[in-house]
Amino acid sequence: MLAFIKRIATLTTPDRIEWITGEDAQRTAIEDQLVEAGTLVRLKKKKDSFYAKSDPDDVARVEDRTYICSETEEGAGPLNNWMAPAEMKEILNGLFTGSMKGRTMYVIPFVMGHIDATHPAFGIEITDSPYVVLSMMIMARTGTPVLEAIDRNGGTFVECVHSVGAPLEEGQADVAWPCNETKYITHFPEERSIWSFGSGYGGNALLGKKCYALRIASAIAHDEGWLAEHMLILKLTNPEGEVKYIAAAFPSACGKTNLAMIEPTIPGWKAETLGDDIAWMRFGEDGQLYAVNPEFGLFGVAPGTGYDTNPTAMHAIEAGGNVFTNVALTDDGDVWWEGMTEETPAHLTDWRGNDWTPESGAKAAHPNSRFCTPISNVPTLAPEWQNPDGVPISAILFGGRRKTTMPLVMQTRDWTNGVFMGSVLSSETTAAAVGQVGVVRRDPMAMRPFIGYNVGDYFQHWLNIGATEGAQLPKIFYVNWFRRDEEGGFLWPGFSENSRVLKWVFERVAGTAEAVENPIGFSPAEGSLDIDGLEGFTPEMLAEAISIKPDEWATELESIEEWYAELGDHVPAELKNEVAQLRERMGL
Ligand code: GTP
Ligand code: SPV
Ligand code: MN
Repeated sequence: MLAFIKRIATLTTPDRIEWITGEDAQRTAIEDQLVEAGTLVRLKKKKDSFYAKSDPDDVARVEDRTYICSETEEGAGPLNNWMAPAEMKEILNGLFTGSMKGRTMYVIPFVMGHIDATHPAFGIEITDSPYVVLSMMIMARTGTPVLEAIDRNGGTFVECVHSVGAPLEEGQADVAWPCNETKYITHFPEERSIWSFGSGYGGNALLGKKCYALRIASAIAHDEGWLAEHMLILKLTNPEGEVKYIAAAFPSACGKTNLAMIEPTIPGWKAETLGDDIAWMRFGEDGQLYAVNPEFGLFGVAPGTGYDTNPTAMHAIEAGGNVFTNVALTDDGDVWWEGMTEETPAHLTDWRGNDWTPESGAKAAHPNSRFCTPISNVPTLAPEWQNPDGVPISAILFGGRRKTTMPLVMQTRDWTNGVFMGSVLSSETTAAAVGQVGVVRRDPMAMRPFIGYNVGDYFQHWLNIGATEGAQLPKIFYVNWFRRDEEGGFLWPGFSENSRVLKWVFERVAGTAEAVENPIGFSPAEGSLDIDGLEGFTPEMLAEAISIKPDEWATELESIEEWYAELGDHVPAELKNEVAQLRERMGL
């Protein structure tokens, strides 16, 4: 560890090095320093909470600057940017040379998942961003207890190196959000290391999250026979007190945090939260897949989060200890974003720092603005969250943001067919990544930007998981909260009403809900999806929301075939066969 730290310090030449111990005094000192520097504003109206606005060009993940530097290009596959490790290292060596000059280099020992897990997943993030330090303290278990655990466990950890890439010359004044126009988010899956340059934002810079817990972990999981997935985990209890655990994979900004914190609208049903973004699933001795949430905090989409849509998140935020990024500021020292309250404040400071009124026209909060909040704040947190072995998963939901074609809910035919449906998951793009918003793209298992190796091999890995001897597999479902009517309105009220879909899923797994077969899979039989008490929502409206339309599916099938062709020869034959069978069932 010391050799690693020395090597990075020699390369990046910081003014000083600080170990993150996690003590309160250290945290307070970092907060004060960030307030002094103008990076953070201390919020008068939220306990122990801060507001940051980033550089306007550093607001989201940068997928076109993200690389999987596996030994071979084939190893990275058709969906990842690739560069040979040696070539990338040469570039990185150039960029990181002296990149921390005039700054403090922080050393953050962290663990993804439980510190007492059978296989604790340690990392050391080296960063020159105190904002990243503060965020990592919320998002992961960090500090001296982790350092001691690394020592106890033989000293292995994933090397994570991060620099905002903004060295300071002697006497040069700093800016509030240092970053660099040039950005590289790079992963070396064989070496299990991560190098990130130029961005201070979320998934680009908090290296325990997407870089480690998904990209590197998915490569490890492939080698070791488990799954590292972009999934929420929730606990559902029916009125009889029976419990089922559900995991759901939706692409970025497609509803994981909201579903993870759902407040059911059906009497007697209870939902509790285990995770809102990432799930690691391993087989237990009973053959079931057990999921843990490797994170320690939430990095949630702010816009659309309000007392009417996600009251649980609002209560979590009220408990304090938050870092908000790129939301709007109220005149009395609080935060605001579109969708938080019914009434819009008359005056705000927007995410760019400008005066804002409802007449301004532009959004006050950036569409990818975020709240960063300790998960322990979540009032619906399930006690099992403390269990390093995780919870047994009964159902996996795949879903995306589609205006047409995809039904509100359907059950897939079996594991292989479920893997097929996951592999063709599609969604309209969101503001969570830089680029055009609202274009339909395939996002397999909601992992398109996060698979640390060849996507075809990843599909095969899912099939292998299904073929594991003695496996008691979860049932796989497909959902779509975002289907629209001809006027462009949502066909389904969504949010807390999604509990009705969860109830159907629960009862399908329990064997008590009816379904009807169609060429795609199994849809809710009439009366089996509970819309009791859902004001103004008729059985006809439900029928429309769950409908499978042959003409839409004919178009979809063609696009699925194009997608598989695009992915090349690593796509398993078993999945190509699913396409052929679907074509046959559809009579096309
Ligand atoms: P990442 O953190 O980027 O991975 O996103 P996420 O999958 O956790 O998405 P999140 O729950 O934060 O929701 C993203 C956006 O979708 C928010 O603006 C929500 O208000 C909106 N949303 C979530 N659930 C629903 C729903 O059921 N219906 C509708 N119409 N919108 C929803
Ligand atoms: C996502 O984009 O899926 C997120 C936010 O959860 S980030 O941490 O930036 O990846
Ligand atoms: Mn996410």
